[in-house]
Amino acid sequence: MELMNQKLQNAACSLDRHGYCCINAAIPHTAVRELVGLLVPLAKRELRPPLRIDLRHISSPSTSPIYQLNRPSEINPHIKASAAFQEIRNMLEMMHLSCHFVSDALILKDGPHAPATPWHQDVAYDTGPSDPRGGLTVWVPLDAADRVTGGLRYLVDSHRDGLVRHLTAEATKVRYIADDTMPSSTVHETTSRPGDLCIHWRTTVHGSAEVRGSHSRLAWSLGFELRP
Ligand SMILES: O=C(O)CCC(=O)C(=O)O
Repeated sequence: MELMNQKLQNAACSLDRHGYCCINAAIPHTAVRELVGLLVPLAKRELRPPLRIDLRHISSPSTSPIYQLNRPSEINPHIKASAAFQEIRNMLEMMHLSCHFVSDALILKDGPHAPATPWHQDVAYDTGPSDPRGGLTVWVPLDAADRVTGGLRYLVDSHRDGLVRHLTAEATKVRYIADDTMPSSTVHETTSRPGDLCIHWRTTVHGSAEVRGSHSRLAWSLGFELRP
């Protein structure tokens, strides 16, 4: 318990300072297993092929698309009752982040060679007035994710400068920051595995690495709005 408190304090500091944090072994094994049991069958059933996000025209040439399923927790209400979901909420509270859950998505990168998720801010997808920090995203890997298997990558300190200009890919409505308007800062490539969490402000510029082998990488992304 002490160790977890310390981890969460460090995570809150990193989030405040750099715009993101990663917490390893944040969710206990039993809760991860329950989550995998809920999300993997849903991904298998729903993801191929209806919500195919073809990024091939804005990313490096690749042979596989990325698939996204919006609002899985509305399709299966057990997801919100899961121990992992409760753990995530408790952790946000312990980090003194007063917020409420808004929506979620399942993202599958299916190798070989699924493209990089382009640099973007989640706030570019939000509508309506929001906190200047733009709320929070909690990203939950359900497979190991690193620079070869589609790990999340962050532009350090990028939450400070507000909304950057985004372009929209016509066919898919995917929003992305073009190379020539990309803010300059250090890139941090994360390495994570099931049980870990990455948390970022919705103003933090981020993307994810391409999949270089024939792996598939599933992640669950949860959006939270800050309470005034
Ligand atoms: O999983 C990915 O490739 C990207 C996830 C992402 O951008 C997000 O959850 O905000």
